[in-house]
Amino acid sequence: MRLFWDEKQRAHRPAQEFFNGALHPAADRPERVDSILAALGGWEAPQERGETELLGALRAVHDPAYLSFLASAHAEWRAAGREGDALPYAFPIRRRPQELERIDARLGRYSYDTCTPVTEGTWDALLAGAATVLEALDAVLAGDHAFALTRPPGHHAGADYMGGYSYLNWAALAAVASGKRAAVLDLDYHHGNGTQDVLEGREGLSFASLHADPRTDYPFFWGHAEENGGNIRNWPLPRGTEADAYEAALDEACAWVAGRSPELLVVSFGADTWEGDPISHFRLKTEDYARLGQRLAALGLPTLVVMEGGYAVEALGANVAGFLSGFSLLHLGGAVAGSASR
Ligand code: OKP
Ligand code: ZN
Repeated sequence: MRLFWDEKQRAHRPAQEFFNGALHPAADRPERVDSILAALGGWEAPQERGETELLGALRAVHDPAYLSFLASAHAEWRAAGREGDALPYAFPIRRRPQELERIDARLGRYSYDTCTPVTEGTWDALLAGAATVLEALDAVLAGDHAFALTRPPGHHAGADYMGGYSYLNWAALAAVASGKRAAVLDLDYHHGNGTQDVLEGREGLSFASLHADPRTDYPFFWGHAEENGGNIRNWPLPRGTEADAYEAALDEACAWVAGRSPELLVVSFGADTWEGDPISHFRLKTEDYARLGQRLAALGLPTLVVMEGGYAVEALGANVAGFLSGFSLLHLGGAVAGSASR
């Protein structure tokens, strides 16, 4: 299992998000990565890739106009005389004009919530995230398994929208760029609506997700039990779900994935299913994560894991390391390079 991380991803530093009628400190803090970096050893930085190469790969997933919006949104916000992060607050209902100039309108046009600010360093961090994913994908295509430590998360971002702390969809980028028959299995607490939207109906690609029931939990408008068919399968689970029920659903999801006969598995891994997560309501314990990793390893597929959510900053390292060690008998503790290959 090779591990990839680019320090430039720290440049995305949202200050606040707005929900439940108030501003709160942003849950996706750069410090989220620290305990993960400390818990594992043998990290590799991706090679430098030019913006042209990165944009070329990203255009297979994202609308070019959305990508230019992301690249310039914070500068436009500042040019409009605003301070701090660009946070959307006005959204077009369906069928209203979408092609507007003003940054306020563009923020609403390209997002669906008020939890996803564009900060001064967001675009640079996103390019570094794309480089990290592509490097990890190369490692998998060359015969290893790989973990791309991506931050911010990506699974809520669609072809032309940001939301849920997500701007670019890492799992979809890997699946599409691989050129393989690929399945994305999303194990974050929240439904991966962006990945589902991007992959739905795409030849050779599949999407399966275990997540909190959207009747009670974000992102509300996607991931319901009826949303199954074709290349999409969803397992909404109630708040309070513990390891037994989670693993039973995971077994079903793994069987479905195997039935799609993929050549590549992409895992959207979120550690916000942990019992102590500050914004989520499942009850997985740290010792449960190794068994989840083992179940995925049993699929016997070349596997790329990308990082999604998980907001209990201190516990993240143990939970991520537990998952990856269950997958690959990776050496833990930071002293030993995580180089056990499959
Ligand atoms: C991103 B990921 C907090 C308000 C909801 C959005 C959650 C985004 C989660 N109660 N904020 O899937 O971990
Ligand atoms: Zn989540």
